[in-house]
Amino acid sequence: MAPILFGTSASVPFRAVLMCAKQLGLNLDVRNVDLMAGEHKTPEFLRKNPMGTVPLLEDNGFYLSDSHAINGYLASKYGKENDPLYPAKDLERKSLIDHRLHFDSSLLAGSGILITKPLILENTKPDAKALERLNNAFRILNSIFEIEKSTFVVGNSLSIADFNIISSLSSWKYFLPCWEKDFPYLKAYLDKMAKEEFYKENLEGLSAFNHLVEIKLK
Ligand SMILES: N[C@@H](CCC(=O)N[C@@H](CS)C(=O)NCC(=O)O)C(=O)O
Repeated sequence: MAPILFGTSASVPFRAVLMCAKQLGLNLDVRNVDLMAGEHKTPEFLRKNPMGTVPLLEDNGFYLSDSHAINGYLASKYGKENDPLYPAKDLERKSLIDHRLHFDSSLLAGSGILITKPLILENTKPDAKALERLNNAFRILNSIFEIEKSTFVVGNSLSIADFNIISSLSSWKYFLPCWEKDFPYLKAYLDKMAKEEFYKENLEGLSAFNHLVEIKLK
């Protein structure tokens, strides 16, 4: 039975999981959760995920929330052994991948969600402080690419951290109109990633996200 993924395509972390599954060649049984209708706060959903967030994975009775944790699980369970995507035996590479996942969770997506959750679910527009926090996360990531001269977020091969970083950058750049000029390494990275086959999984949800943000900012 294919693992079930609960979520909605406009969700940034949900799309990170879609891209990861595509790269792994894994079929997911995707079930829509309507956040606007509060379907993630029903007692039934909260029993599966007390955090009340999407994405949520169900795999043979095992439940796991948080896109970063989900992608680690999927790559470990369904990926090839010692694939550079998330290599169990290459401690340094795996630790750097974990670092970028935590960077996304705490700083990049962390700042982005603090903008979009109040905007989309509570109609509260972002303030200067929230935008500065997001800009700072972009700045740090740009300098990582600049210092390391790497093609991907860790070295020169694709890892599960790329999926989170790609969905985050492609979505939250909306709020930073000068990002292409300010962060040229991020622009080059995202342009390159957009040509990859797995990136197609990002497209429909990204346009839903942009549309939703545009409406809410009016
Ligand atoms: N760190 C989590 C963030 C999950 C998250 O906050 N998801 C949002 C949608 S993008 C959500 O479910 N928000 C509903 C809420 O917080 O009420 C992840 O990477 O999965």
